Amino acid sequence: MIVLPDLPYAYDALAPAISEATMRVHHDRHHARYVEVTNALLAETPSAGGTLEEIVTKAWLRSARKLFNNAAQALNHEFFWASMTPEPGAPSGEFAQALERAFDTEARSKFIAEGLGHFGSGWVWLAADHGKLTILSTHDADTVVRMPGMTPILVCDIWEHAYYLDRQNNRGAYLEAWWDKLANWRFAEAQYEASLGRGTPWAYPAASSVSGQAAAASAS
Ligand code: MN3
Repeated sequence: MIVLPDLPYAYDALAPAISEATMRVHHDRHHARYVEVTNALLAETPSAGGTLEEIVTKAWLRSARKLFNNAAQALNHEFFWASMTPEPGAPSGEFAQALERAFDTEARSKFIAEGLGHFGSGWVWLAADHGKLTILSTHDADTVVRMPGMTPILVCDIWEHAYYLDRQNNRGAYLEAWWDKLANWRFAEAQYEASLGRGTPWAYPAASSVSGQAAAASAS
């Protein structure tokens, strides 16, 4: 059983980069639906259970496509909410140096180009691959969480439902606003530290750690 945690900020906190209307549909309908379908599939196959990270990796390895797609989408969305903040700041310290080492001054342009060049639905990631920062995109529900040696640092959702209400087909404007106004650099730094073995990486919230409406709804 996995839960749908509440957003870590108000629905309108990311406006105007992402509108309240988009956040409501995206969290309360899209993310919620992935959680609902994942739980329905887990009820049929209890041996597929565990933490959501374990569910995703096991489903990938045994090619359980429907479970993988829904579980990975639930995971990717929660990581996406954590990847954004109304108070983004800027990369600093050792992490800023690692960004520069990996991309010189081109991290922003590479990330945006990766998102623009990605055909169809998916996700653009900043990730640590065995300690080295890298930018990549994945198709549909695919996730770096299932890739050995990879730690996700930040992710941007490039499914059309993430930006279509606000920007129609202008994915480039969405990616630029995302990087410039929303990317959560304090979170990225913590994930980078964790990729080096210092501290614990982000994990999908367990049912017991979530309170309030979301937990109540998913328990019913
Ligand atoms: Mn989405």
